[in-house]
Amino acid sequence: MPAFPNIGKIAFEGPKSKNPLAFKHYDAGEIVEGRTMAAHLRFSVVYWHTMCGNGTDMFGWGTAVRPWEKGLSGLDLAKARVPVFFEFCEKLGAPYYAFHDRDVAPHGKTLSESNKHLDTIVKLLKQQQKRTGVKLLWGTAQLFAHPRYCHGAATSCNADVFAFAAAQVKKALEVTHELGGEGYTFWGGREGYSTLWNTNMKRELDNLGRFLHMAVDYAKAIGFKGQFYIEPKPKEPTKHQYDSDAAACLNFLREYGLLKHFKLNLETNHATLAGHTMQHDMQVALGAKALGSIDANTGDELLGWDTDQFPTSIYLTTQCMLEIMKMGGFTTGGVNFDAKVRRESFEPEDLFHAHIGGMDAFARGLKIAAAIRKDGRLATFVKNRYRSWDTGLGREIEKGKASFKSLEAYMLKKGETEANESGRQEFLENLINEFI
Ligand code: XLS
Ligand code: NI
Ligand code: NI
Repeated sequence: MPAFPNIGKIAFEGPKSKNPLAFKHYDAGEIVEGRTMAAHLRFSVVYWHTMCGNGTDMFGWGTAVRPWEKGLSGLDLAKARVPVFFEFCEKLGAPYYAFHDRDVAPHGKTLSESNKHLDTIVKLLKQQQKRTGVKLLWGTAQLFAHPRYCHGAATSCNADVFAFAAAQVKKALEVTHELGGEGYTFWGGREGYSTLWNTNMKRELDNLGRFLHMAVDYAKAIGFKGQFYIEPKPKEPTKHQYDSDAAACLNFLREYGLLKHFKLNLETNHATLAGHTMQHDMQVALGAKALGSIDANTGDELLGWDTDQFPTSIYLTTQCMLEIMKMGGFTTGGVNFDAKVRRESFEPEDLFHAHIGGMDAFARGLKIAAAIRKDGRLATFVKNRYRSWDTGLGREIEKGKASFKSLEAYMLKKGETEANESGRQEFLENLINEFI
């Protein structure tokens, strides 16, 4: 029995369609800059929010109506969710998904019982992947919900907890490999602190470095060739997370000799919580050739926490796609909707509206970014702005042929700099609006 009996395969009907359960802009096979929209965007649905999110918040119970759960719990519930999830991905036409070990399968009383539960579900996931062709973008281990992780996992003060987390990641890597996952993500759920009075920061960071090296070694041992990612987030749940933003993650990876093994999985709402724009963090990652994948969502301008809303701003998606196209497109990464419906949007159908909106917003962002690139005025403006570095003095400096002494001599002779030119911010903002 289908879980969404009144919803069929979501079709592309074009911008004039008034059908809310159709794509207006995402046409998977449409070619943009030489490749299909599907290949540019590599959409991915997350298991945790989509199947496990029930609308609970600090003040209230879950609101979500999920008929397929019909009083089930534990492993039975986990089993019931699998076909529903794949029916959803299939109807939506999303080619990828992502999961944590403990979203797909429940905690057991012991590690080995948890592993057994996971094996049971992984078998079902594998069958469904085969049936639908939906692939695994990345897997991850949930190292933050269970009370044992209250002081952190790899950064815990308790060495046993480090060991448990290692065992959990080992298993999560095995199943990610088994399912053909193209990546594996570390989000430092509780890797941070609530107070420095009880914290040895250096020791915790050294241990996190050790932990990630063990993961790299184990991936090699089992032949897992997927891309490792770190997902930055500045706060929540802890007041300071060690992987606070793209720059902090890159510094950490460099310091511990991990940069060649990791890229970043950037999430919009995390970048904004860090006081940056998504575009900023993407450029930081791009500069280090470490932009891997994105968790596509958005925060609320007026709320200071990780609201994980579906992205609908065309400015945001245009900026994201401009950066992704600048790097030549995703390789292992994708547009992963780490986003959830509001607790007021409690019907199953809302899951479709949310994802359709996000996919259409990204499709528009893709088309707009392609148009901006084709037009060329933006790129030409920026190139021209830096032209003093292309010849003469600028070129000498960039070639490493200048020193303070030579520059002083140059300036003493010249007396004053060439005149500056306007940055033309407003002109450029208007230019972007021509396309939106
Ligand atoms: C939480 C994170 C999390 C990661 C995966 O804020 O976004 O969902 O993406 O652990
Ligand atoms: Ni998040
Ligand atoms: Ni995320």
